[in-house]
Amino acid sequence: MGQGKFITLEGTEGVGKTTNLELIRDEVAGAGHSVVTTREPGGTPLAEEIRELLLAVREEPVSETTELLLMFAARAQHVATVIRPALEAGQWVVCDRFTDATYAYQGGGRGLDAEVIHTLENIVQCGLQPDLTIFLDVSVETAARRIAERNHDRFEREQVAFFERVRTAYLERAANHPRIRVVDASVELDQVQGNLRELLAQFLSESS
Ligand code: Z5A
Repeated sequence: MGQGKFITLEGTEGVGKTTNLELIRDEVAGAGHSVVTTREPGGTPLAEEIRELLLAVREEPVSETTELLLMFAARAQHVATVIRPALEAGQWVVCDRFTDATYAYQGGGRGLDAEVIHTLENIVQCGLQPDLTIFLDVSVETAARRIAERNHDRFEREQVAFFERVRTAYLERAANHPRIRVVDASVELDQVQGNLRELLAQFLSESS
């Protein structure tokens, strides 16, 4: 059996990743593939515990380096015990966020050095990269309106300027990495999902 494909979903907060993950899973499964859906930070019991540490609102300030290392600690566990075994077994993996989020949030948002992120990426992933990344793009104001009613976690409490830097970092990465496809997620959900189906149909036919 051949290696499965690795699809990741990215965006700033509240762009509709969770809403659209199911559609992506159904399209891939409908083409006859066995699919694993997962998320970062998280995706294994240990990595989910690290997620709780990362998202908790706390009085103690979290150093940017601590945040970065915790992201990669969770990822190391997730890659080793979920993502790589599934891909090697021929399953397709659809993951809500992956390392592009680290370049966008810890790199763009927090201002950490991309070279440091790249070094950790090499250690943890040993060359593993998504085959397709879908970046759902919405203005920071629209996304914030969509999640206004929720209790906000430690990241969601950041200021607009932080999310603008994150979005810019994503768009710059998309311009430099052809695997990252930008989808306008500011339009009606039906339209977003129509565009996602089209994109996935093309990817599935290229992958068969
Ligand atoms: N993080 C990081 O810093 N570094 C890393 O390396 C990684 C992550 C991997 C948790 O991620 C935090 O971790 C994240 C970045 C950081 N923090 N932030 N911000 P997360 O993915 O769990 O958190 P999130 O981005 O906040 O996800 P979310 O809140 O679940 O948002 P979403 O999944 O993108 O949106 P949604 O829940 O699907 O949709 C939001 C609402 O909009 C909902 O009511 C929908 O019904 C509605 N919606 C969706 N689409 C539409 C359209 N088209 N029109 C109108 N309304 C819509």
